[in-house]
Formats: sequence, structure tokens, C-alpha cells
Amino acid sequence: MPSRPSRVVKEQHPTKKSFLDLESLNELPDSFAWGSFEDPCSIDNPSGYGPDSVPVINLQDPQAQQLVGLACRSWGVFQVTNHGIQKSLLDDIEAAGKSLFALPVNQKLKAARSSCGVTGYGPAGISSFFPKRMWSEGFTILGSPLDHARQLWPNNYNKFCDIIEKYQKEMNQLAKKLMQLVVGSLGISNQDIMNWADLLEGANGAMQLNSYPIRPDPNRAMGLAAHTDSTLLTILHQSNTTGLQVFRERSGWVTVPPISGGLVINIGDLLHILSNGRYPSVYHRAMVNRVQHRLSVAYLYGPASGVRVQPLPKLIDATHPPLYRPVTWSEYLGIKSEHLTKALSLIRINHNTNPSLTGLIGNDEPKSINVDSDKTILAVFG
Ligand SMILES: O=C(O)CCC(=O)C(=O)O
Repeated sequence: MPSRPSRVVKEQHPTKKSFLDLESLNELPDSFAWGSFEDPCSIDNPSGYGPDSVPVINLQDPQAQQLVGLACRSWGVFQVTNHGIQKSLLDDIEAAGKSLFALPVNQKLKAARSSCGVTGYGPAGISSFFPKRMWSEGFTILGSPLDHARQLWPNNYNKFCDIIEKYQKEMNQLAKKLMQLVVGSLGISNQDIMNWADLLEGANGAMQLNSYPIRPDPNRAMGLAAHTDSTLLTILHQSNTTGLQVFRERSGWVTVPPISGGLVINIGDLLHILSNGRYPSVYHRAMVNRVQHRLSVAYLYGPASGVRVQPLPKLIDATHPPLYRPVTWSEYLGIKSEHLTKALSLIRINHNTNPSLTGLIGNDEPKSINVDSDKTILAVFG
């Protein structure tokens, strides 16, 4: 991920004074009280299973590409099994994340995100767009984790670094495989993309570790507010605790239940652009749990810096004009860090949103974003 010029990051630099030890708070401070949600894990589709649930795809299935295409078109998100990542590596990354967040706050602050940086410990990058604070802590890794790991564990940082480096490598390979499937499902071959090699060979990812402490009154707190990712795609490992929800126009908020050894894949804004609006970049959020601490690890995958992402020529014709102008990842991150939900509409060049013409589900131009309660977040999409 290229470095981003971000007012968000500047405002989110945590200080010893502003950063609270969430686990130690009995009462929910007003600054964290978001209004009232339904019981977070029982909204719309309580279990996350059934006909109206996020598709689960076995990547060894001979029909995998077709199933990926269906899932991308109608959900923008799916879970994968048999993806080739060892369960032991998922267990290791989870244990590494838990050991990091279990450190005393003062120790974690030694690796705090700097005022002009994107990596390290701190609140969610989107926090400054919302009136209330989120009930979570994050740790962002870009490239080598060594400097921050040394600050966190001066005498014992190697194990953490080894796990992170192995995870990054394996996720990068899986992301490439998934990109082939997703783009293949659009009827595009490698040869159809002139700069396919550039797009994927230099592509890389940032890692975002998220920790959501238990909250006795979870219906008043928000773990991570609704957002789309500025990526091509995101690969998420979630611990065995419910919390992730995705928004689907005809279904509302749908829980994505953790599957042991499974990974959640969501389409990001850049793949939405590449697909010329056919695949939606899905809004998602993380709710807080009453009984169990939750951890997630997102691998945020995007193209090499300098690669301009634009609608694939094969997906453009008289009835499907290009919806977006070309944009690099760093330019897009800059726009998103200033405008969050309006970023896609700011690079849009064709405003014909007739779904029968564009295949667009229509989530890129929310009228406003106000996530104080379930009612208002639904208004964003209505
Ligand atoms: O914790 C989760 O399930 C979601 C994480 C996420 O959306 C993110 O890191 O951007």
C-alpha cells in the first residue's frame, strides 16, 4: 500500500492522554455511545446461515470461478475454504495479534502510529469521519513490522516478525489467485489485460489487525463503523466470534459467521472500478460482542504504485460506458482520506446509474453517512 497523504491519520495519532484502556472501562463513556442498535448479532440474519447468507466457496471446486462470479455480482463478498493457507498459520497470526493487544496500553503506545505515518498502533483510520469513537484498537503493518515489534517486545520480537512475514507472503499469493478467479469470472483472460503483469506482480498488501474488547452493553457501541475498502480485494481472518456484518440492499445487515479455517473475501473500491461497476464494493462493519473478545486480521490488497486502475476495456461498449476515470492506488487513498463515502462518486465520469445498463448495485453514491443507529445507516442506502 502506498503511503497516503491523510488528514485522517494526522487527527488519529493517539496520545497517552487521548487513548483509553477500553478493557478497564465499566461505564461506556458518552464519546463511545452510538445510540441504540438492535442486539448487534441478531439483526436481519442472526445466524448468518440460510438462503440469504454470504456464499461459502470451496476453492477446489471445479466450478469455483463461476461461483466466485455469482458471489461478486450479487454480494461483493464471499467466504473461501480449501484456499491453501494452513490452519496453523491462521492460529499463529491470531495468537500474535492477541499477544500484541494484551500488552499494557503504555507499551502499545510505544509503537503508536506517528502523526505523518500509517503504520503502528492506534484507532481505526476512518474514525475522524464519525462523531463517536469506536470500540476497537488497531495495528497497521506495511512491509516489515520490525521497527514497531522491537518497540513492543525489545527482547523478543523475532517470533512476531516471522509470523507476520510468513502471513504476508502467503496472503499475497492467495490474493493473486483470487484476482485471477475474480477477473476470470468477468470473462477476462490474462491476455486481455495489457498491464496484468504490472497490476499483480508489483501488487502488495497492508495488514490491519483489529481488536474488539468485550462490551457488556454492545448495542450502544460500534466496533468499526460501516465502510468500503479502498483495495482491489481484502482477505479477512476473523477469530471464532461473530461481529462482521455486510450490507446488502435487499437483505439489510447480514452477519458473516466465522468458519474455522475459512477466510472472508470482499471486493474493494478498485475492483469495483476495474469491473466497471459490475461487482459492488461492499459496505461492512464490525459489531462488538457481549461475551467474547474478538480479533480480526485484514490483508488489504492493491496494485503496485504507479499502476492506473480503470474499467477493463472488454467491459466497455455502447450500453456500458466507462463509469470511472483511471486512478492510482495512492491517488485514490488520498481522495478517500478526505471524502470517505464520496470518493467513488468523485472519480465517476458517467452518472447513468440505471442498473440494467451498468450492472451497478448503486452503493457508490450514498447521500450521507450517519451511522448513529441502524435506522440512519439504512437511510444511506435508501
Ligand atoms: O473486524 C472485522 O471483521 C472487519 C475489519 C475491517 O473491516 C477492516 O479492517 O477494514
